[in-house]
Amino acid sequence: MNINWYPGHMAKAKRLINENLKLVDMVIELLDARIPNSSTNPDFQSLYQNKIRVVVLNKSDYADADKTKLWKDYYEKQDITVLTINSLNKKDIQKLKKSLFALADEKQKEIKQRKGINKTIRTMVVGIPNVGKSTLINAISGSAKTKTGDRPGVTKTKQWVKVSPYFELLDTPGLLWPKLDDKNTGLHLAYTGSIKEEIMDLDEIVFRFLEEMSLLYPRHLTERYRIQDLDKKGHEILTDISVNRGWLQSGGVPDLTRAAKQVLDEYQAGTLGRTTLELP
Ligand SMILES: Nc1nc2c(ncn2[C@@H]2O[C@H](COP(=O)(O)OP(=O)(O)O)[C@@H](O)[C@H]2O)c(=O)[nH]1
Ligand SMILES: [Mg+2]
Repeated sequence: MNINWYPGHMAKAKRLINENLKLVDMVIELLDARIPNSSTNPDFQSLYQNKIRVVVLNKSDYADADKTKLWKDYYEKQDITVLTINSLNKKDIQKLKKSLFALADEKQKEIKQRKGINKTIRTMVVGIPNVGKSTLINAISGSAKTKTGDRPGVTKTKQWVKVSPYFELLDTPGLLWPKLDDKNTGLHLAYTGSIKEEIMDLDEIVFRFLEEMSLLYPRHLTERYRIQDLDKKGHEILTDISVNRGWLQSGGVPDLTRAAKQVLDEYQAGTLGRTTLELP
C-alpha cells in the first residue's frame, strides 16, 4: 500500500476515526515493536482520552527482545496497558484475547455497579499502514460469526464481531497516518515498509539503513553478507554486499538498485535478524 497523505485524505481519515471512536469504549493502538516511536502518531492521543487504551507492540518476532522490555517498562510506568505480540502466532493471540476480555469484563462490572445495565465493551484497532491491523482483527475475530448488523447512525459496511460475552470488535481498523516530522521517522517507516519511496529514492533509503545498522547491529550485516569493514558510507557498504552476493550487471558492475531492493526485502522479512531501531 502506498498512500500519499494529502490534507483532504487526512481530514477524511480523521473524521472517520472520530466517528468510530464515538462508538467504542476501548482503543487498541497497534505499534511496530521495532519502531514504537515512529509508528505512533501523538496527534490522535487526545481522541483516546476517555477510552480504555491498550498499546500493542506488534511484530515483536522481528524486534530485539531486550529493547522490547524497555518499551514495556516505559508504557507501564505511565499506567498504560501494554502487550507484546506476534500477530501470526496463535498462542500470542490467545494471550492477548485473555487480557482484552479481562479488561472488558472489569469495565462491564464497573458499569453494571454504577448503572445497573449490562454493557458490551466495544473496541477498535488503530494504527499506521502495514503495522498489522487487518491481521490482528482477523486473528481476534477468528471463527466468531456473531456479527451484529447495522445500527442507526452507523455506516452500512460497519460490522461488530462479538468475540466474548462483553467484548465486540469493529471489523474495520482506524487508519492513522504517520507523523513525518523528522527525517529519521520517515526513514524508519520506510525501512519497515509503512511508507514506500515517498521520502526519497530506494537507494538513498538503503544507504541510510546500512549506516544505521552498522552502528546498531553490525553483526547482522557481517554475518548475513560476509562483509568485514562497516566503517564506510552506505553506498560503499551496499557495493560490497552486491559484490559478495553476485548482484552484478553485465561487465561485473555492482547492481546497486537490485541490491538495495534485496536488502530491504530481507530486512522486512526478518531475515537480517531481530532489530529495534528506537529506544524510549
Ligand atoms: N512477522 C510478523 N508479521 C506480521 C505481524 N503482524 C502482521 N504481519 C505481516 O505484516 C504485513 C502487513 O499486515 P496487515 O495486517 O496487512 O497490515 P495493515 O496495513 O495494518 O492492515 C502482512 O504481511 C502481515 O502478514 C507480526 O506480528 N509478525
Ligand atoms: Mg489492512
